[in-house]
Amino acid sequence: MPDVGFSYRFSNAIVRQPGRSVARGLRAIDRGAPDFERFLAEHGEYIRALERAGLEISVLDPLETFPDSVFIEDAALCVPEGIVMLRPGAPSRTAEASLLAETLAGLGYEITPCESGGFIDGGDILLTDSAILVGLSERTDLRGFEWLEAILQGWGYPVQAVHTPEGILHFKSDCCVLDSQTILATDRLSRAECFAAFRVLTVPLGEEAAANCIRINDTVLAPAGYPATAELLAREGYAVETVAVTQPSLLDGGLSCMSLRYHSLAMLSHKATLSSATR
Ligand code: CIR
Repeated sequence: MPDVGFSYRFSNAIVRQPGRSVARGLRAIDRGAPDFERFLAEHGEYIRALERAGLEISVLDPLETFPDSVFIEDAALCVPEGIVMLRPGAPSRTAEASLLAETLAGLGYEITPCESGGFIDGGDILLTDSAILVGLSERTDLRGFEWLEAILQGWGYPVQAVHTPEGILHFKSDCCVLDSQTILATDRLSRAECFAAFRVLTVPLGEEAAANCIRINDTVLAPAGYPATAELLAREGYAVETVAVTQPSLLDGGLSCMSLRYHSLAMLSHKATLSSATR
């Protein structure tokens, strides 16, 4: 595994602008279509919060043919070895990944193509400092998991398949990393006992959507509107900044799924290690 803090120390993020088609994005329950202008404004605030947390942001153009493509995290996984392309499990999203791969390769990123006939969404992959947990879900199947597992194990990562309780879209809808030892999770997920090796802070009942935070360097970005969770995090000593996600949440999206985060130095030093090992 890379160094302590690998799961939350980042220097860069890649985001994709929402297109007007975002109004037609997938949703488990229809609570109305998101408003494009409001979505764009919240997305802009999200980018500014990532910048304040220390990230340099690359903004990709909207993809109108893919209403959910603003949720870029589902199509790729960033690790120091490079960017692994995934295969989103929703039929309307599967082809998103190949377009993203072309764009990222064109920008000079090291890409590992997806060669699985199965499905795997980035929203189901939790990077921690000690292991990579992958939630099997409605979007991630065993075939997709086994393909990713082989790649990541080849790079030396311990990988563990875990169960995503029914009714939860993605594993990470209900949890996030707060530091090397600590996970924030909903009560329903922490009861699934997949976090035995961690200290778990449980999101107060009624604030389940607040489990989808992102720790970035010294800041924890939390969705706005969940005061008990913000208070819990502050009490535990985390520097919390809240970001409104009213429009993404109409499409079951949250903070983690709107960016691909990585550390450019980790990628570079990893390449240096590889090249000196092959010299
Ligand atoms: C979808 O159903 O695919 C999108 N409407 C939401 C994806 C959210 N992604 C995530 O939580 N990783």
